[in-house]
Amino acid sequence: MERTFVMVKPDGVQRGLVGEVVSRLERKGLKLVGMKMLWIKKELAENHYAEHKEKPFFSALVDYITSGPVVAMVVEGRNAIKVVRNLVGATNPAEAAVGTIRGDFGLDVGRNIVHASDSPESAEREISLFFRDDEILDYERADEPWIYEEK
Ligand code: IDP
Ligand code: MG
Repeated sequence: MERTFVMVKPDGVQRGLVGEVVSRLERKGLKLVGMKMLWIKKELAENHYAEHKEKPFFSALVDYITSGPVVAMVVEGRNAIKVVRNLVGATNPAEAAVGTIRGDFGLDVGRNIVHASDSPESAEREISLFFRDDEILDYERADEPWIYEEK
């Protein structure tokens, strides 16, 4: 099993898409093991997006992600990192495939609704930026035998 970090960004919260995003993850069979609402401060935003520090859109990105509350999640499942990236879709919603979250709900790369970790290394880094160990819960979902043929 793999864990990944997923976040409904401020535009997703403001547009009432929290339930839609969570619902898509749940219906896929992925398990929510951590969840919180928070308002990201500048320092955390700069740290979270450190890899983009030199990009021309960096300061706009920090402004965007700190512009309102977000919903942060830890999501668990087999190949969760790749599976969630596929559910989220391409970075630019205008080009994201129909059926993905970004493809179905967005038009602008600067307002793309949701974040998801892109590798095991970034998943580990991002989970630990947003969650303490005791905020991540270990439990069985009742439908697991109907989602996975083998444990
Ligand atoms: P990702 O979210 O699909 O992993 P990244 O390339 O890691 O995409 O970029 C992080 C975030 O920065 C994007 O989700 C988007 O909000 C923003 N971003 C990326 N490229 C651009 C751009 O060209 N203009 C404005 N914002 C961008
Ligand atoms: Mg990224």
